[in-house]
Amino acid sequence: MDIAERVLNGDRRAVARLITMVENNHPEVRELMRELYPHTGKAHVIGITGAPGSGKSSLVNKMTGEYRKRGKSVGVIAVDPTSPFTGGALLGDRIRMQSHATDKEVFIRSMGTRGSLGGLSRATSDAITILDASGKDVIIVETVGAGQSEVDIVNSSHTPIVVLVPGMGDEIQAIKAGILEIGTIFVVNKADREGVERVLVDLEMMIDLAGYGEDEWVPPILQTVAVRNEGIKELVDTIEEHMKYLASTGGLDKRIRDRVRAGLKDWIREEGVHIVLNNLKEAGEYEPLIDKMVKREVDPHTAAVDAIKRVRNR
Ligand SMILES: Nc1nc2c(ncn2[C@@H]2O[C@H](COP(=O)(O)OP(=O)(O)OP(=O)(O)O)[C@@H](O)[C@H]2O)c(=O)[nH]1
Ligand SMILES: [Mg+2]
Repeated sequence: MDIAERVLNGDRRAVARLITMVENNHPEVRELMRELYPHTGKAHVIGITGAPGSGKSSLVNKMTGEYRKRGKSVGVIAVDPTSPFTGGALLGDRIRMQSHATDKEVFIRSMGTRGSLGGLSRATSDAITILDASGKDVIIVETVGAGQSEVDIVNSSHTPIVVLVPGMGDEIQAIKAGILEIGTIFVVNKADREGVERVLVDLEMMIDLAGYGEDEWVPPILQTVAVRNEGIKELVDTIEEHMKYLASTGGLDKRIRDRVRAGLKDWIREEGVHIVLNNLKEAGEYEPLIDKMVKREVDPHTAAVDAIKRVRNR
């Protein structure tokens, strides 16, 4: 059996190996992904983002437990753009998620910057495809709410969740323009701490101001204490409600189309660059063009547009 067939059979070692191949940009990856693709699209992908240390991994751990109680298999991908570690769980995640270490229906994987050879968001997207193909019912992707690629990752999930903690009232204003806009469910974790009211009020105000329409999904605000497993059942209930909402309103199809569209755009960008550059090099026009730009005879934008036109006409 080749590695793709083994993944389709739910072989955990094959899943781990293929994700490593993705991270290393292994030449066989594209062919293997092509084999898997027709078997995907079944998993419910949940994205979780929030400030460092807000309790995302603790939440994911407890959510995994809740989903297992409900008979669902779970894949977890923890994306840490600041960490060079990969090929297994980060130390902290390993500790927080070890309660599922022996469960064959749970697969946990961390991805760090080493997995960014072909772009962290693409590596993550491939990892989601692999877990989906392996038959996981639910896939949870944890990212630290920092850069655009993390926002993209969470945004491409079916159910993006933003985690906040008490004591960040002023910060809400600051990050509003970023991750708060993508939240489909807001979780105020560490609700055992002081200052919960303030975050709740700020969030409610923000949602009021956004002015959701009658038929729209208004992001619910939930409180959790991940370390004590409080509010987790309600969170999973809400996630399931959101999936039902998506499925019943056509929102699911839209999200799928958006995701597919973004994927196509990424690949056109990637492959297009190769096609144009290789063509220019083969025609012996690449270095002369660079010379012209160095001498300021042509600006980069004009050079690029002209180059694409030339390649197209050949
Ligand atoms: N008091 C309290 N502490 C919590 C709660 N949830 C998590 N913690 C603690 O907060 C710390 C960070 O938790 P993590 O789950 O690692 O947070 P994270 O958001 O995954 O962190 P990064 O992945 O490093 O960004 C740990 O020490 C947890 O035990 C909670 O509900 N209440
Ligand atoms: Mg974490």
